[in-house]
Amino acid sequence: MGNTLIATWRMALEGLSEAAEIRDVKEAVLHAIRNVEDNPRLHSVGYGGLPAENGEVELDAAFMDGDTLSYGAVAAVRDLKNPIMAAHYLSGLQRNNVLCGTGAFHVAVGQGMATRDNAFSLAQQKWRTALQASPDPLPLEAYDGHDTVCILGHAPGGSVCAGVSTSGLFMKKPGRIGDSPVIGSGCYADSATGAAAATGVGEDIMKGCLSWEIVRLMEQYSPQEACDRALNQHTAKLLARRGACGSISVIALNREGEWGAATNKDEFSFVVAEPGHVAEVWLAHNQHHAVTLERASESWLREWLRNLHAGCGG
Ligand code: SD4
Repeated sequence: MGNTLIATWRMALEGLSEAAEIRDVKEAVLHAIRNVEDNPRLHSVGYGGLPAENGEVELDAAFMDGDTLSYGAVAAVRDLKNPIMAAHYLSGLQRNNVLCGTGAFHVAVGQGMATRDNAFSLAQQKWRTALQASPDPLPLEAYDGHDTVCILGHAPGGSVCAGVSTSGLFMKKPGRIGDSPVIGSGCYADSATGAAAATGVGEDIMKGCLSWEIVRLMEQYSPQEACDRALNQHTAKLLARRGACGSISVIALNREGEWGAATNKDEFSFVVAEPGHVAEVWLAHNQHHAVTLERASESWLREWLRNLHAGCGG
C-alpha cells in the first residue's frame, strides 16, 4: 500500500505524479511542492510568483507533521528558491518555528538552502500592466491567476502531514501575510484525525481558522462532509456579518486516507493520487451551496494547458 496525496489546483499534477513514487510521505509532499515552486510559468507560487504592489515577490510557506504536531512557517520572505524547505526546517526546531522576512531568509541561507531571484518576466509584465491599468489599489481577490499550492499526505498506518506554498495575493502590500503560514488557517495536520488546507482570500480564511475547523469536524464527519460544513457555515457567517466573503476552497484527508474538497466558487480544481492509481485532476463546483465533484474532462485539461502556454498559469 502506498501513500495518498491530495493537492489544490491543476498546477500540482506533475509534482504529485512524481511524488506518488516516493515512499516517505513527508518527502513526497515536499517534493511535489518544490516542483510547483520551481516552475516559473505558475504565477502564484515560488519562481515567477505574482509580486506585491512594489514589484517584489514575497513568499509564504508552511509545513505541519501530524504525528508530532511540529509546525514551521516562513512569511513574506524574498529570494529563497524553496520556501517550503525553510518551513520544513523550522518545523523541526523546538522554538523559532515561524519566521518572517530577512530573519527567515538568513536562517534558511545559514542552513545552506539555495537562493534565487524569483522575479520572472511574464509575472513582472502582469505587474506592470496592472499598475498602468489601475493607478488606484486593486481590490485584492484570489483566483485571478493566483492560487496557493497546498498538499496533504497520508501514509498507510494513518500518519498525515500538510505543506503549503504561495506568493500570496497579487498586488498585496509589501509585508502582507496571508493565511498560508498561519497555523490552523492555511493548513493543519493531526494524525489522530486528519489534515486540511485552504486556498483563497487569506484574510477571510483566517477569520474562521478553516483548516483547524475542518480537522476538528473530521472527528465526527467524513472529510467531504467536514469540508462542506466548515466552508458553508463560514461563508454564510461572513456574508451575514460583513456582507461579503472572498473566494475560498479547501481540501481534507483523514487518517483512513479518505479525502474531500469544497469551494464557495463555481469551480475549483484539485489533484488526487491514490495507491495503485495515476494522479487525476478533479473539479469541485458550488451551485446554490451544494458542492459536486467530478473528474476533469479531456477538454478541460487541454484548455488549462492552452492557458498555461498563453502565459496565464496559476
Ligand atoms: C493568500 N491564500 O495569501 C493565499 C492566496 C491564495 O488563491 O490562496 N490564492 O491569501
